[in-house]
Amino acid sequence: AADDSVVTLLDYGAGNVRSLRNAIHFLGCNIKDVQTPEDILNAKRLIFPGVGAFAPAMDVLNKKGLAEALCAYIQQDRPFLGICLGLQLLFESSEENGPVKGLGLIPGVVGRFDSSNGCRVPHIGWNAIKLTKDSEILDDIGSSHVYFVHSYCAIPSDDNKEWISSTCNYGDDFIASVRRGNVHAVQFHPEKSGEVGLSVLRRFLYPKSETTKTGASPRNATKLAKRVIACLDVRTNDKGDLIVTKGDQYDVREQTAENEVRNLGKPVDLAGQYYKDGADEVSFLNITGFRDFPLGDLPMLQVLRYASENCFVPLTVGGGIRDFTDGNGRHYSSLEVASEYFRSGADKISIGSDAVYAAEEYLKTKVKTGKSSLEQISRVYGNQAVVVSIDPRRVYLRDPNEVEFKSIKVTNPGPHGLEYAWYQCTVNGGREGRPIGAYELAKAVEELGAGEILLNCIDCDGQGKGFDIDLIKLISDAVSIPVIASSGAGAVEHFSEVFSKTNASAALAAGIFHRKEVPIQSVKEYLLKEGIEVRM
Ligand code: 1PR
Repeated sequence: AADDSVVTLLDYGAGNVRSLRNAIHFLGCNIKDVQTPEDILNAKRLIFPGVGAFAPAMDVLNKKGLAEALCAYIQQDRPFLGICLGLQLLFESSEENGPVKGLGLIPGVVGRFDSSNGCRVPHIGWNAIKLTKDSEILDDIGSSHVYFVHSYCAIPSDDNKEWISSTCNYGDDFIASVRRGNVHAVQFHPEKSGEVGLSVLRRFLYPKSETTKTGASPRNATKLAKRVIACLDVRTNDKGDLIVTKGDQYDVREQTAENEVRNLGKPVDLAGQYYKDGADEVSFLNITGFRDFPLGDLPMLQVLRYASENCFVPLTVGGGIRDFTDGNGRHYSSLEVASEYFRSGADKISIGSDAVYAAEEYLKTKVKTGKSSLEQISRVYGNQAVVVSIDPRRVYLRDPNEVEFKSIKVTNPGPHGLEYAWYQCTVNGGREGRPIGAYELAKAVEELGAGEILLNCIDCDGQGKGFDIDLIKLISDAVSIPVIASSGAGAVEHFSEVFSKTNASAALAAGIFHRKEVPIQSVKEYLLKEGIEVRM
């Protein structure tokens, strides 16, 4: 039986496969990595998690002779599970930087989502799927949501319909999973889809085992769910311990004689707790990353490694992603920093200060150099893996034409009845204001390759009075990538307000969750009651 617990993994080293490894271990299996084509041919059970872009993945498979072995293995109807790009590569070709030829086992093309029909691209988040035939590994899913993150998808057609086991709708219908005999592939990420995702993996790993149906009965596919994200601002305190802290308008020190850094708990414990409580995602922000180089700050990498062992939802990490030269003159590129974060279990990285400099430069020169951290990381890992974190501060104006930046009439006038404001971007944890507005920054970083925006607001941070609706509306209407609303949540009503009044795709909160004022589950129940789709 020992042999039955070994699953062969085809990891060609292009991104975060740590979470999948963790999920496989969590379910009691051991992993054998594919080194040669023979390893594929000798596998009892093979999992192929595609990561990165279509063309480089095909290149690696062809160069190492793995493509041929994969085709043979699948044609022999042996147990196979493809994930995400691991589904797409089975098709004839992809339009991603192409056309590029795929493995050609399933008729059809992989195309890009059309953002002109009002859907934000990348498709990031939780959707329910519609089962179209018995799919065995999906038997527990029912109406549960599963996690997707992709800009390209395989399109259903008459030629491939016998393969399709479920579809999902995001503007148009696309293929959520395929199945023929023992061959399965899913577009979503079971290793990031919480309990339901683990049950998909379990059914693949232990096909004969009796599993209980956990999901509710199937229903038609629904809309993309709004996400609720828990955020951990992490730094070392004055004693040198890594802690979760929380600021008031970014000031994280207690108003006491000692003036110590506010301590709200341990990062790994809290992340595990929020996963259990139903967070759709967990973000870690290394808030002193602008001065402490993250690769010198190994505890943060350690936090990610441990957190990803027990959190089977997406993890984002930010802070200190930039080029860096250490005291010995050794140069580290931002790409190396990001790669280390991905290897340690991050699904997305988030760039703050460095994205502001890149956007300023781009707006000045109108030239995309391809050299900024944002451009480099999104080229290698895909834009769905790159978040830009914006830290704006409201600046009131008497006259909207006083500044060259986009200004708006605010709902609540500021001091002296000033009715207009612009949102000035800052760097270094809010310490320095820059000559660029949040609106200009958001549009520029979208063009430079950001896949999502984390929109904070220094004025609202830690105040518990609600999100800055004016700001979130302004930015979520300006871009077609998803926007995460952040800063100011103090009650369940604030979440429904931000989702009903703006086009935000997700809402993030920190203080209310850390202080246990409002459980994540209550937020979700309230949203559901208000008719807003969420993952329960
Ligand atoms: O500039 O690339 O090194 O990234 C630094 C990252 O650290 C940025 O994402 C920046 O937002 C973050 N950061 C820096 N300083 C602070 C600070 O608080 N002193 N935290 C900080 C940002 C804001 C949110 C917070 C929400 C929700 N924290 O993440 O969690 O405002 O809070 P609330 O629900 O309690 O209101 P780089």
